[in-house]
Amino acid sequence: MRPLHRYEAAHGRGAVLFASDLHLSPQHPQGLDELRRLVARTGAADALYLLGDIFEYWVGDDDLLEPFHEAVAEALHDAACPVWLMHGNRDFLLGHAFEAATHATLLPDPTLIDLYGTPTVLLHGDALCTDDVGYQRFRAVVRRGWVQRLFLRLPHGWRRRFAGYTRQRSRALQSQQPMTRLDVTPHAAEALLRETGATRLLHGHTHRPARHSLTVDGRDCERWVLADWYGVGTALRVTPEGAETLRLSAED
Ligand SMILES: [Mn+2]
Repeated sequence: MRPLHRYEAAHGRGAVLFASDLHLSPQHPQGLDELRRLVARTGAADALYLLGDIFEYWVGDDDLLEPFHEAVAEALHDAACPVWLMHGNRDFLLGHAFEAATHATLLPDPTLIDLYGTPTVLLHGDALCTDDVGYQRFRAVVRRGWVQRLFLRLPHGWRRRFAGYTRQRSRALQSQQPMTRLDVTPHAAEALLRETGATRLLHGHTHRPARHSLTVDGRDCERWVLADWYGVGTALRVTPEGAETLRLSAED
């Protein structure tokens, strides 16, 4: 795999921002303020990557008509650097109209970038939770183009109710499962590192922020997991020297 984007220490503004699992919704309006604080930092960044589950639900780009969603799109539109998006398991129906409204660009999952010399694979993370067989089966169905086209023909209200129903159901199913089955499986993480030749994975989804070390075919690798925004909004700021977590709440 070839890196899609390349960031070098000698060029640009010297920082790249990452966040995921913002789970923005009108019920959680402080998330929008946190997003605006993140966007305010883009003047000193070369790029902002949002790695999926930007929204709590997204049932089609007609969700842009909702005033809160429109405000989110406007906030992203104000960014002073390129904004790259990835689909999550809640907002995989984000489409071209959302890209046009935000001037952000959707990326394939996974995407390889060169981050100051470290080949880094970006992904939402759900594809690595391979022990959750029921979810993977659901994912394979809902990611099909024809299934999505059919779904998008339904009235907006129906799609919203369906999203609420699937969310309730997955919460009920999750509570019956051991937590380990809902996490990334080491085998899937190693396979992706091997396949792409990268030495770092960077993803969200599991809501278990961490930096894991692993060895793949004798290569020292790492897996960085971003935090969700259910408590306080955060982002990871990566520079040629290292990485730091930015807190985006009003008090910080
Ligand atoms: Mn997710």
